[in-house]
Amino acid sequence: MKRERWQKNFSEWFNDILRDADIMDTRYPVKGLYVWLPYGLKLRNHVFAVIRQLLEQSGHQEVLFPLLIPEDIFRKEAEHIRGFEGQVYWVTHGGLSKLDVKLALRPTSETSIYPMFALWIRSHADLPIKVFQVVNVFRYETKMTKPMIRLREVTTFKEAHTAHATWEEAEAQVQEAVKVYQRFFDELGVPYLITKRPPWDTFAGAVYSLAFDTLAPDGRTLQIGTVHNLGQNFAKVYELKYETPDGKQEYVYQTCYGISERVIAAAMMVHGDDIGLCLPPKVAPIQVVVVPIPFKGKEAPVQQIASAVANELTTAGVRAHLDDRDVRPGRKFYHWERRGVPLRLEIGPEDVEKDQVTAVRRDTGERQAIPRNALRNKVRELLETIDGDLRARAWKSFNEMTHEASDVETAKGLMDRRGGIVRMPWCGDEECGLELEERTGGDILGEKFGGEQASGICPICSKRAAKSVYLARTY
Ligand code: P5A
Ligand code: ZN
Repeated sequence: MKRERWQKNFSEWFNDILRDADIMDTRYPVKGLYVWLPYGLKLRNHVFAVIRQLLEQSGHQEVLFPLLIPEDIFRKEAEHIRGFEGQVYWVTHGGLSKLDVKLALRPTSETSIYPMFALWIRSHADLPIKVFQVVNVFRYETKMTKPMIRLREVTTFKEAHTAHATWEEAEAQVQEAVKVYQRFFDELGVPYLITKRPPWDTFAGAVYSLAFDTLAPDGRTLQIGTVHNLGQNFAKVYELKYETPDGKQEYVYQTCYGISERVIAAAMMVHGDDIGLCLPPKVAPIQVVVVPIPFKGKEAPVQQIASAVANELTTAGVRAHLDDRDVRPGRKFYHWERRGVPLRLEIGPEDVEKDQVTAVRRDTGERQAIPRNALRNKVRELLETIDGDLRARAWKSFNEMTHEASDVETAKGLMDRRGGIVRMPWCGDEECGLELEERTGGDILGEKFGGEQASGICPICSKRAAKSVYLARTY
């Protein structure tokens, strides 16, 4: 597959595909807000069905909280408000009257959910609580806004919130959350690096933050999810107490973790090419498109079989679409290729004669004949193969874009020339970290989640390196 424009002009590629593939209309007259189009919305719903299922399977319950948060409640956790203050939209009026208490449009829902947790939690028997919601949140982002990636209205914010009796249980929950997200990104075939963020990049109000980063085609990283251990920080200000079995009052321990439609952008870009999208079969709105190729005098049987093939697949639970528009087949091919449909089935006179269909893979362009009586099994098998191959290929390029460096110049050079992620030794001191960021022009993603053997010396202070640190130019 050709990937010149995809790589060199990634932003343009992305914006064009949003329009051409009917994903989004980006002309809405408010900055940072966009319109989901039918095909894009279907894609979004399939992607979020995957995470919903994974969360439900691991004991999370879906809830739905209000959008508005009273100012006094919102301001209670000092770090949290310091982190979000500059990003909050405020509702100040109801009709013509000024509100007594301003209302924040949630930028995230800790301060909306936890006061209610305080009402729900009485004793240790009420714990753990594991809930999630999929909602819109508003953030007045000041960096350049970008459809799906940096929004002012995040339309699809999946946030999970938990409360536990002990620190150990909260730690175990962090591990579970990481596993859920790993499975989710694996389903999408989106590669990732999991790091523990440095203190200066920790979520406002958290004890520590973990983040998943993937790579855009231009070599910049994109944070596609975070998991936070909140300790008792919020519990103490929102009075989240429970009675222990021996009658004492204790504060709960909490975690939260979130993803947004940014993961859809990630899936679109890691698998795409110059032709357009190449969607993972699991989330593709249309998995198989059936295109009749009629020849003079043979129109009827071709149309008939094409329609039977599409019906057979639909009945078997495959998302199949028959494209019987009065348009040249070549145009149809391009139309569906650009929209990322993983598999095309062509039915021409020769196929009719031989009682077969011709399958063409979107990812490789490979053609093969499938006997009509093996249709269902073979299509399923091909979709599985495409799914696995997409994932493997994405991981391969991701790994190829992860480099090693032991000094500032090499690290900077790698990021300048090739982009990607650079691993290097670091003493662990904040001062050295910040200087490393400044001199390489990269951002510290953090140290690898789960720990990693360190070697070498810190390129800033020459002390023995306590850890390896990952750096990248980031979105
Ligand atoms: C975790 C869920 C939180 O807000 N509170 C509840 C925690 N974490 S976060 O890192 O700030 O956001 C989680 C993920 O949401 C995506 N995201 C965005 N996507 C699009 N536009 C935005 N403006 C935006 N802000 C955050 C990121 O993927 C982030 O990791
Ligand atoms: Zn150092």
